[in-house]
Amino acid sequence: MVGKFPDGFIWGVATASYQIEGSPLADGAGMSIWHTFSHTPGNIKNGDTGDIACDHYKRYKEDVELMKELGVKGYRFSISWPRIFPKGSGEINQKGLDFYNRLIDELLSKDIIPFITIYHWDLPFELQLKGGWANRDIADRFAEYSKVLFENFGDRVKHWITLNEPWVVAFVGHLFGIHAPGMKDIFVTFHVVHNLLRAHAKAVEVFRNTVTDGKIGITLNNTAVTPASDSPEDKLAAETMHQMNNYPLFLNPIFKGNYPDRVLENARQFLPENFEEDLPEIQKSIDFVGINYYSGSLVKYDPESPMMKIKVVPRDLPKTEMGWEIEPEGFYRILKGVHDEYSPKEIYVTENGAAFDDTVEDGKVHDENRIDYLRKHFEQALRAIEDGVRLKGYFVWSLLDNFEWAEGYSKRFGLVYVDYPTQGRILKDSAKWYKDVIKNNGF
Ligand code: IFM
Repeated sequence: MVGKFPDGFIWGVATASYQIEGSPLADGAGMSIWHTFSHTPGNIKNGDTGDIACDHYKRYKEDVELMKELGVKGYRFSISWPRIFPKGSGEINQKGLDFYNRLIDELLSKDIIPFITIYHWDLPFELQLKGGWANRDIADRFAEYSKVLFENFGDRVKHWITLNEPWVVAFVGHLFGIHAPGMKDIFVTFHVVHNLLRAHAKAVEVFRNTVTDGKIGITLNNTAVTPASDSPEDKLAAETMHQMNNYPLFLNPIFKGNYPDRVLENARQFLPENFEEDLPEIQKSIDFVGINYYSGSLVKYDPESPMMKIKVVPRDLPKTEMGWEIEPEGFYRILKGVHDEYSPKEIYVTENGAAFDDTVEDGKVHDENRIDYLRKHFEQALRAIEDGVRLKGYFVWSLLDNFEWAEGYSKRFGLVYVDYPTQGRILKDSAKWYKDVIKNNGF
């Protein structure tokens, strides 16, 4: 045993609706932008779609049983907006609510605390037709949708996350064109950033009037950024990337009511006209910050690179199957950075984990590499706690191998191996190891 976590620490696992559920159009659900995007030839590796995924929509009981077997204390999952509002707004689909009611009750019956993510990327297609996140009205649609969730589940669910990784929604979906809706426009991207923040704030406001005994926060993706040298140019490049890609882009408006200086310097012209007028409404107290962390990057100033004049320099570090550099120490810097700069009441690690090229041998998956990855990250989380960070829980990504967006099923992040043709589940060695960590509240 190297480290013990504080009593009451919530060890959990995380998933997202489109990545595991399958049956995307069942029981009256509408299409999401991930349904249309993945069904458009050329967008996803091997032409994969979320049509079946892990078949969790039908096998949720079995999957909750797996969680029970692991002893997890918390489960972070997301709601599919078009299951609740097939057309994005207007008429509610009761059968969609029923599915999540069954899931929540199943979790509670096994003493697993549900953490709901309201939006993990499956926007109703009907809303995309009206401009999606680029349309200012989306903030009100999101607030209406959130209200229905709070009213229907808020009696039993006390932990809520408005948005998962809004940076990815904005940039990967609207600038790089890799995720739905597959756009490449820098102006749209920053309008989307701004509208995501407005939507988040409106949902928080509704929450305060609806669920009086719960907690609400937002989940942000982060890459630990290190300057390639001590030169002022490289340091500024690293700081620019940090502010543009990591928690400051969203936490500055939420906690301080303004965009960070490097963002304004580089992107003010892309934000909506009079964006400043919305900032007072966006600055709203939240109960916790959710941190997702996977890897780090070395960054240098590069006058040839467009816009931010930044280049990522590959390092000779171990990598995961995603090609992401493994840098556990960077995780500490991210956690400590959030704590020092914004002092949130609580922080949760809402995602951390790794894809590796898992193989089944005699019905077993010996994923030592994943155990090593997790152990090193747990150590850094504990170090952060010892240094005063109010970290209250940790959700490993992911319970199951699943649909890894543009990578389809080619990347396996699960603690549990999914044999897609049979939908069989196999606990990887990392799952058995994690079970012990949870039991001992440490490693
Ligand atoms: O699978 C994704 C998840 O949906 C969001 N965070 C990163 C994970 C791994 O890429």
